[in-house]
Amino acid sequence: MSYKKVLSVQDISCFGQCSLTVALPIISACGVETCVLPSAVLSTHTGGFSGFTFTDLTEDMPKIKAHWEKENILFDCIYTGYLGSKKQIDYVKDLFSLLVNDGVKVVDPAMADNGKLYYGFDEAFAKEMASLCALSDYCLPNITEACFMTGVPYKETYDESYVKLLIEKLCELGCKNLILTGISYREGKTGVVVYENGKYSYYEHDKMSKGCHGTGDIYASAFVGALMNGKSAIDSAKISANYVVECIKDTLTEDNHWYGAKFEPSLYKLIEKVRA
Ligand code: PXL
Repeated sequence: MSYKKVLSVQDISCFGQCSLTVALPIISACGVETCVLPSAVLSTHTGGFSGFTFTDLTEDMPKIKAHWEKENILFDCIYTGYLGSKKQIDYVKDLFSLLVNDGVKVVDPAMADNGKLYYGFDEAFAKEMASLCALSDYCLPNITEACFMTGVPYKETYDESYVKLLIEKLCELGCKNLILTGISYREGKTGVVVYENGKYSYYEHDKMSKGCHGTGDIYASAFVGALMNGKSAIDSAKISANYVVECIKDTLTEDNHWYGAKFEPSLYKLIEKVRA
């Protein structure tokens, strides 16, 4: 496998096991060079903490890009997660010119969960995010994000036709390949839908009794790590789903680890699968 170089663009939440503090170790551990462009620095993530600091780095983004351009730095993959504003989304669109010819764009529209947008986001932002997803090769929304981007009303319980409607609407927006996470058709089970080259497939696994903050970031990072190791999208989606289940199991053994998922103890299992 050739050595790959990924750029991840999202915030640094200094504490809280999400965004870049998850992407950098996971993708690196998969044997892939991982470069970062932090869009902001926060003392913690915004999910459950109050009084967090927020230093916006939006205006650094084009300067960093300009320097990399001068240095002829190119990437095999650009993976974006949590972004804070329309302007950041526009800058990310510009960054895609730093991809090699067959470079891969992976967009996780990390902005909502459980039927609600994260703190600070509104519907206009969701539409902007949809325009970034339209440029992606792989877009990884959960149901809530898919609903906000398409305008389809959010449902807690649904069947395959609802998910297929979301896929159809996301494709109408311009999305190509989709990995829909947290798709649960029956009690006690959840899974991922992979829609690639017009083909729908579903990988189902056990649903944990509780979810954890940041698992979307862990999932997307593992997906990028697997994909960059030459795994197919379906295999990458399955490997990442199994890894997230392990992370949640490791986290649920402790009552007060509420702010994130323990992704480190099972990292070796991910690497075994990704490098196999
Ligand atoms: O996990 C997504 C995420 C990333 N970054 C920040 C967040 C969140 C989710 O709440 O607040 C700053």
